[in-house]
Amino acid sequence: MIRFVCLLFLIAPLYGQDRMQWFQHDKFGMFIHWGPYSYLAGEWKGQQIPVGTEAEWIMQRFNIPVAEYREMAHNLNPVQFDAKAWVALAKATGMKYLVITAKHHDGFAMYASKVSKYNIVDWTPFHRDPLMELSQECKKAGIRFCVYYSHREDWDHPDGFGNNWDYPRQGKNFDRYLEEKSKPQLRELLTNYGPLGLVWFDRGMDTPEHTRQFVDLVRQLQPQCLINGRVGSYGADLMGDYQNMNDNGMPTGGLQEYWETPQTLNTTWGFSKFDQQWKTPADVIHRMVEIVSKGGNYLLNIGPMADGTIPAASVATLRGVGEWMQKNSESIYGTSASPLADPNWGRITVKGDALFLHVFSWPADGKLRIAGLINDALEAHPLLDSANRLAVSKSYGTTLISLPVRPINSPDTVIVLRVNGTPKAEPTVITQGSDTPLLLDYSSAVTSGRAMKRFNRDGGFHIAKWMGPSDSATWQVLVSQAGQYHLRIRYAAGAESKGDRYRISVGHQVAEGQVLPTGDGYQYSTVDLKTLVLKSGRISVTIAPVSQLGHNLMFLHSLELVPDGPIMVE
Ligand code: FHN
Repeated sequence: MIRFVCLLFLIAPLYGQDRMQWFQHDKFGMFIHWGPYSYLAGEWKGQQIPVGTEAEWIMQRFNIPVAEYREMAHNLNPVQFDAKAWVALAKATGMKYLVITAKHHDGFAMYASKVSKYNIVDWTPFHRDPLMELSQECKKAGIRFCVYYSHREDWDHPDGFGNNWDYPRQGKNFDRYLEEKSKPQLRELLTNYGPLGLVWFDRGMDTPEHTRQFVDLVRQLQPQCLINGRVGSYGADLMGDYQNMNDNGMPTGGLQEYWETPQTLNTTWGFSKFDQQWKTPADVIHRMVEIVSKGGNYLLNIGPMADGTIPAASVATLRGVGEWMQKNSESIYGTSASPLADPNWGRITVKGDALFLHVFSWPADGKLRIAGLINDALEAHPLLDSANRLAVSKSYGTTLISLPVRPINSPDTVIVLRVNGTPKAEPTVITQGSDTPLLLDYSSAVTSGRAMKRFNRDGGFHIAKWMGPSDSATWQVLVSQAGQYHLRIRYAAGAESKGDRYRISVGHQVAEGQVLPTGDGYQYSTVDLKTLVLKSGRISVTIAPVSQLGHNLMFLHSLELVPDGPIMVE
């Protein structure tokens, strides 16, 4: 028995990794927001949802009474819905997974639910189950079928979260909603639609206890199914398998965890007849490459109309993306983040010993410059013209490639650069402006041991998961002027970290501090630690816990070296 438990303990993390493999490889998914709000299309009794805001929130924005919204929902009749065509569009665009709203915040189920008659099969003249049809078509097409489920927010159920215009907040029994509707519906989705790639929860639970119930249900019924980070509270540690950036969020890079960013094609998730602010294929391709170059996944939304038609502008954009993907997807699937700083001509993705150089703007002098690459270049060619070997040279640490006269595949020509071994970058050196402190944050840190650069789930980033002296973060800093500097630390910490000691070495000098809890969530506060006298020149700065801890030391936002007086930068 003990052996068995030990074995489980050993393989558990591996199992989690294994579960993530497809997600890490596939990179690009289709998000679909579709429900009774699509019928309203951004308008209720002459009032309009302004362009730039979310049309699927119409029930809440205009406080539509449940009885009236329910009446309206009888009109949903998507006679043009064609699961095969939707899945074919996702596939032709290069998308590898599809996530559809099984139930959004309005509480209406877009599938055959026995839990509540308020679903597309029982409540509308359509009487078909679109999720069943989509799951079957996805299976045939090799696309992973996934569901979005609004587990906390439900404006239809008297005890659900969010509807305080029909159901006053006082007197709600949230657990009753969870037991009567949310968990039973999730159980249906996990039971009736074959293996799900992932469940995409939204507007997470407020407590870890409630979050745990949803995580456990998914693990129990489909252990391989992924859970997105929004299953839990935004201000608390991750309880799902991966992080979601904020809606339409574009992170600055450097994260050491799995993540995905959900983004819109215009400015709303659900269909709005008013919103014509469509992204072009070039916008989408550049965003995708940007996200993938930083190690993330791109979940791109479409908002079909109530009759099941996908807006023509969305189809046109996706077709444009698909044309590019058909030729260039090798530079997207299975790649990982670039270790190099963002170049001004485009972005870089990496696979094995290959760098894919995505050239968005063609250099006027025909020379592509790659700064900070340690490896030696072996050869370079356009992805679409492998016989065309391009001249490569290196000068003062910058790798130079002579490009063909003009781009081969606008809006992103990919050049393959093979190097000796896994691409590695020179460490970033933090330099100093005339009146700014030296800021040492996650973006330029090199972590070791268990210390990780993470999204803080509130829109910011920090370093966490350090539990012992070998879990550290290090920065390279160029001090321009000798003098006195105040060392400051900015972090958030929970009660369990109270009194934990950390050590910071700044060149040969050492400062120590003790963690003071900062309250719930990620409320960073700044502490002045010590005044140091620094010589000019390059130094390294390292922070780590002093001893072994049974928990995370802190959520480190940054260290600062603040000059005592003005600096003369040469
Ligand atoms: O409130 C929702 C919104 O309607 C939409 O579903 C997005 C998609 O990421 N999520 C929520 C807001 O973050």
